[in-house]
This record gives sequence, C-alpha cells and structure tokens, in this order.
Amino acid sequence: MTQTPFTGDTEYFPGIGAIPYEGPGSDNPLAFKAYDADRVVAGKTMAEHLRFAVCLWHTFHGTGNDPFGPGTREYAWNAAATPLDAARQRLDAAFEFFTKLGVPFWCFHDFDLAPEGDSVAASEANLATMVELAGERQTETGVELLWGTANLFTHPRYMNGGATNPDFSVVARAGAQVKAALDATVALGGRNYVFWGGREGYACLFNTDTKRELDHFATFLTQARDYGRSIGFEGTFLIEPKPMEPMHHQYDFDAQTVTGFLRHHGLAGDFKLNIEANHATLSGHTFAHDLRMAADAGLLGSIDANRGNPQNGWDTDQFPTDMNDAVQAMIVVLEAGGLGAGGLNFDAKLRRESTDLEDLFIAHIGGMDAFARGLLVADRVVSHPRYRNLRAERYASFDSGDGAAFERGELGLAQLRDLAAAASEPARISGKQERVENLINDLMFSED
Ligand code: XLS
Ligand code: CA
Ligand code: CA
Repeated sequence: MTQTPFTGDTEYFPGIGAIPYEGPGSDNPLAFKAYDADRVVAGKTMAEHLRFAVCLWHTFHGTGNDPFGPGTREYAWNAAATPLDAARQRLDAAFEFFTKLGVPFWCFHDFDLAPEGDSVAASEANLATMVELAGERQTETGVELLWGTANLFTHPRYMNGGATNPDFSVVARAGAQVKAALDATVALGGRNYVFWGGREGYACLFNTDTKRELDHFATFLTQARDYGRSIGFEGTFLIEPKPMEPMHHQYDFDAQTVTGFLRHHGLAGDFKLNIEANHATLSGHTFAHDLRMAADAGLLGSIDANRGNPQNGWDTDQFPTDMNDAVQAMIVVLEAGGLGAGGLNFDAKLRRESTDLEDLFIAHIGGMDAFARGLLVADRVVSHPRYRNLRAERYASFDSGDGAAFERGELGLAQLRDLAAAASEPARISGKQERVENLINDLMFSED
C-alpha cells in the first residue's frame, strides 16, 4: 500500500501526518512504539501477521453517545447538507485516517457506508453510489476491504430479528439487504463477509419457536452462501459469536456453539468464525478461550480486537490495551498458523470522555502497539522449548502403545478395565501450571 496519506477536498485531520514508528523510547503519542510494519517476526512482517483493519461504524459514526446521553464529539464529516454528502465526506475522512495510520484494511456495514433509503431500491442505489466511490478510494490508496456486512439490527423492523424474524416479510427484507451487501463486498474485493446476528435470538422463550428460528437461520445462511458464490465471492463467510445484547439470548452464543451449528448444517466448508474479545468475555469465557476453540475446529477466520470492562457484563468495546489478552491471543494465532484471509479489526469505540480529534489516532495506535508487542512475546513463547515441550510431554502416554491404540478407537471399555486392573495406581504427574504461567511473564519482559 502507498505510504502517502490520502487527502480529499478537505483535510479532516490537519496537523497529523503519517504515523511513524519511533520505537520503545519514544514519548510521542502520535508514533508507534512497537508496531513496525516491515519488521520480520517468525518469517513474516508485522503487517502480514496482524493485518489491521479500521471499522467505519465506531470510528467514523461514533460520537460518544450512550444510553444516558448524546454524543460528546462533533466531526466535520457529519455536518454535510444531505446524508449522501455526509457519507461521501465520511468516506474521505476514513481513507485519510486509514492512510495516515498505515492500516492495510477497512470494514463496513452497508448503512455505515451509505444512508438507508426509503425503499429497497433507494437503499440499493445509495449503496451502489458509495461503493463506486469507495472503489476509487481503494484504488488510489491501496487500502483493501477486510470484510463487509449488513446491518440487520438497527432499523425497528428488525426488532424481532433479521433472518430469524417470526414475520416472513422481514426475513425477505433481510435477504434483500444481505444480497446488496454481498454485491458491495464483491465489488470492493472483500476478503470476507461477516454475519453478526445481533437480533438473531430471543427475548422470551414463551413466544418463540426456537427450533423454527434456528432452521430459518441455517436456510438463510445457506442461501446467502449460494448467492455469494454465484456472483464470484471467493472469500470466507464469517459468523461472529456473541451470547446476548441486544437480545436476551443470541443463537451464535460462542465459538463452540457456532462450530456445532455450522457442522450440523453443512456450512463449515464456507464459513469460519470472527472472534470478538468483548463477546467472548460476555459469554463467560476469555478472549483466548474462544480463539482457541475456533482454532481447534479449524475455523479461526478473523478477529474483532477490543476489550470489555471486567467489572460489568456489558459490551463496552474499549480499545484493546491489555497485554495479557494480546499475548494470549497472539499465542493462539501463531499456533494456528496465522489469520489467513482474516485480520485484526478494531471494533472499538473511543470513550465518551475522549473528545479530541487526535484521540481517534491515539486509540488505534495503542491497539496496534498492544498486538505488535503481543506478537513479539507470543513468538518468544511458542518458540521456547519449555513451552513447546510441556504439552507434548503431558500427552506423551498417547503417542505409542495402548494410549495410541485408544486414540485410534481400538480399545473398548472392557479392555480399558483389564489394562487398569493389571496396572498399579497411576502416578500423579504435575500439570506445572504455575511454571508455565511464570515463563510467560518472564518472556513478556525479556528483550525483543
Ligand atoms: C456488535 C458487533 C458488530 C459486528 C458487525 O456487537 O460487534 O459490530 O462486528 O455487525
Ligand atoms: Ca464485532
Ligand atoms: Ca461488540
């Protein structure tokens, strides 16, 4: 991608140029301390490992509003005369931001990119207009689309769900929207297409036919897959698990739930998972847990990088600055062999109290540095002999003899009984948990 920042008719971030790498000693808030795009770690550059993306929704629509009050930030691109003009200006501001920050990818929902019209056809026309402009900006800057998606949760018509709505006419509307969003994603060369089922769930079991809704969901996803493939989409479809919020229960609860659903409906060949940190914690897991479950299933597709607030059970979407989380996430990513066509998308919003224009840059720089540091530490961890050997040694009894026969499914319960009866009481083999946890802390603070 180009190193020259893009500026449209207006410069939206005056006084801020391309963000440089200044290294660990730098005190400059508008410089990277750890993310050095071309630095090679474990055979690939940091840029190739991390594949950072900026999202259009929180970063360019988010003004700091919360359920208790309105926004606290006014952005110039929101002040245009018409919604379409605002969309054009927002897109130019976004590409200026992407290129100054130096990220290779971006992500959007259909109605972050273009305003919803007052009919299906009007919405399609708005989206087509904005897709054409976005295509030009991508060509001018070299920034690429990590994924597109359709917003099936904001409009009141989706209050009872999109693909799982009990009213067929709403399901049809959701289909129209996903069709147009897939067209847009293909036109922009998107690597992935995301389904986050914000309202695909229920508020009350008494009025919900959960079996029918889940069947409708699978049918809808199958039709979306078939349409996408028919228009030449060669990328990965992604499901983004989340257990709740806004619904009481969301069907895509967590990585293991979605894995079972995809396999049950024969969708695992086309679909993978987009794991969001804050969604994993909402489901009672850690970020690393859901990444690991997705990776174990061969379904780790992409990451929404953010964090929750450990003191509340809410999707706060804060910028990811927790080093333990970043290290643990990157250990899973390295062990999984990388993110493939996925990336690390900052689905994160500035705090309501962060009101300076530069805060948008500072927040993303911090997230990028956290994952760059996480990558460096994770590389030290996964290449450390003590870490590498620990798990191998724990399971060594399955590598040969009766253990290996058990793994092959060749020993029944009666044979297990006879082997146990002939053997003495199993020795206790320490799990060495503290030893490995200490090692990771040691490696967190050793030299790069
Ligand atoms: C909301 C989700 C959403 C998806 C895309 O909680 O994170 O932003 O990533 O629809
Ligand atoms: Ca997300
Ligand atoms: Ca979220």
